[in-house]
Amino acid sequence: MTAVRRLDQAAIAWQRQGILPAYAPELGQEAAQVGSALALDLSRDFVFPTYRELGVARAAGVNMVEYMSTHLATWHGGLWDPAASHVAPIQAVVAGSVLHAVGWAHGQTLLARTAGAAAEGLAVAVTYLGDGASSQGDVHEAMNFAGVFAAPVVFFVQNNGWAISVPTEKQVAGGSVAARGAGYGMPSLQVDGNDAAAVLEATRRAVAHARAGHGPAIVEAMTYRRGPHATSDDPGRYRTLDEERLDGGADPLVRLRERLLTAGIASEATLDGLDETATAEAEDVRAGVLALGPRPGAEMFDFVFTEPTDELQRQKAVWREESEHA
Ligand SMILES: Cc1ncc(C[n+]2csc(CCOP(=O)(O)OP(=O)(O)O)c2C)c(N)n1
Repeated sequence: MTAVRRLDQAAIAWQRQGILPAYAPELGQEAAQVGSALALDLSRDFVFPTYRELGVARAAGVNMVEYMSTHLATWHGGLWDPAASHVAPIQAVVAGSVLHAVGWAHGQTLLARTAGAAAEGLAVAVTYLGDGASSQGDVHEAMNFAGVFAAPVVFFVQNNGWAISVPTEKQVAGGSVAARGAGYGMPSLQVDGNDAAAVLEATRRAVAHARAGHGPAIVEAMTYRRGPHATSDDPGRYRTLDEERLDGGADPLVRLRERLLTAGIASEATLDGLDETATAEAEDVRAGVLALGPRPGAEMFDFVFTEPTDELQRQKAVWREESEHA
């Protein structure tokens, strides 16, 4: 979580320095992200993230230079290998990853039906979405499909209080996203998203439920997005700094630190050492990002389908004629 906090802060600085064109910070959501990712078995489960899941990707072992390449816009889907890491590319379309996850999860059910279910149960998809995304029609279709077909998928909702400038209460009429679970026939757990251990436990339970073939589950982690929605956002236009301080709740990192110290699991010196390691890691990632360089523009046509369509080839020819990069 310390490494995630550092990288997240560093990425904002890189955007201000002109290294990254844009970035979506996650300050305050580290416990929700790291806690949930640690509940998975990534030799078989699969993560479907949004644009804000740096912490999930870091905890899942994704190379952070490769991860940042998406924010650099040097490579639209990120340079990491989803098949090897079991982490799908970042999804900028709100709720897009929810549909992908349900499709993948249903595939696991069909696979188990033909190949026979593994003794250790089903592989589980975990999809990340925000409270804002839960207003999308796609989410309702995805949840309904998952409920009806008992797809092994966990809908991990990070309710960070805001969808850009719109507060949760202006779009979730039933009080919480978790409350919707009953209507789709799936259990839902609401958890303190600032408490990494609680998030880990809740996600483990949801994953175990799906793995055992009981169908989907919702985990709603109550967090708070402490900074702007993205580096182009100015939260001062829709909330005050005082409100931010009041509503933010306990800092997940401070809470974990206190817990580890109180339980005698780690010493001050060990935890301070983690801070230093995290700072060095962020510096390494920065150097790696700067060394990436541009990608050949033609790749945007070449890597869409294994066999390109006629229309795509026509677009590529037009692009070649018009582009200086050809
Ligand atoms: C289909 C679609 N509609 C609108 C947008 C613009 N947009 C980007 S983020 C966002 C709000 C998402 O809020 P939430 O799901 O709560 O996630 P958060 O950003 O707070 O983590 C919107 C409307 C988009 N990217 N995709």
